[in-house]
Amino acid sequence: MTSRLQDKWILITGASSGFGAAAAQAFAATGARLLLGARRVERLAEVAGAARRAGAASVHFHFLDVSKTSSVEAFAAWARTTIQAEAEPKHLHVLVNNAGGALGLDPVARGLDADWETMLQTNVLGVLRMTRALLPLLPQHAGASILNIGSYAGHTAYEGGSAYCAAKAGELQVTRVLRLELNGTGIRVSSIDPGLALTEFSLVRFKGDAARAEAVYAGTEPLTADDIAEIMVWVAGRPPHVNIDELLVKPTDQAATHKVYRRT
Ligand code: NDP
Ligand code: 8X3
Repeated sequence: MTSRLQDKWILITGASSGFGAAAAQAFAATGARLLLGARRVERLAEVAGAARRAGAASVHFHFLDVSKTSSVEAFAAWARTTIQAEAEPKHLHVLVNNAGGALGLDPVARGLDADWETMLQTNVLGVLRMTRALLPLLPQHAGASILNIGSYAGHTAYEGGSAYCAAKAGELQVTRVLRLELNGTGIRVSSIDPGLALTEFSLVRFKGDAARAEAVYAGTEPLTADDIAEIMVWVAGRPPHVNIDELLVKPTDQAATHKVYRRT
């Protein structure tokens, strides 16, 4: 059976690692066409090569910094030109707003402005900027999707998580606002909100401290990037009249932020 996503254009931000890189492979396997963005272009080249081997109909990548309006606008212009240069369909089918992450786990009393600003810039303003810039490429009819990657942290507070929890709660509200604003256009808007998942997330959060990052996952079985990528493809591949609004996905070992089962 032909996938609903065959030959469709899928744009993924933060495609250089973790969920975004895994999503590139998962969408590639459906025969979709891919537009990939992130700051580490050399990593994007590797992801693109793997996606071509996995069956993508077409793969293109370009530098993207979602924290800068000028970069987002340059990326959107590149995306438009790239889509126009190929055969039908000449529009975007799925926008995956995945780029983001956390910086630090400091209590508010010791928080750093630079970390807070980066988290809000990428996880909230990045989603707003990307959506504003790419909406003109999404068709105003049934079947198109915006998939925003939120977090369990947007649903629950934890110590040290202030700006990240605020940012992901912000992402969830942006998703809800977009669903209202786009009602009637046929464009679906979803938030996929994972819990503990093994990617480069903790390495980035702890600024390269590998031992501290590994300790987050010690003795427990986290989600994998492939788990979330599979869900993205499933959400985007539902029939046009079905919208998966919000999906909270946690590892079985994670009953709550502070209740994670660890094998000794
Ligand atoms: P990774 O660190 O593996 O991936 C993060 C991706 O975001 C990278 O591709 C990175 O690319 C990109 N990125 C970060 N900042 C920017 C920026 N300013 N502009 C463009 N791209 C950027 O972590 P994950 O895959 O886990 O994270 C993906 C998303 O999932 C994030 O939004 C994160 O908050 C969220 N999440 C993660 C969870 C987890 O436990 N892993 C759980 C819940 C949500 P580059 O550095 O090359 O620009
Ligand atoms: C990442 C999940 O719970 O570590 O978004 O904040 S958590």
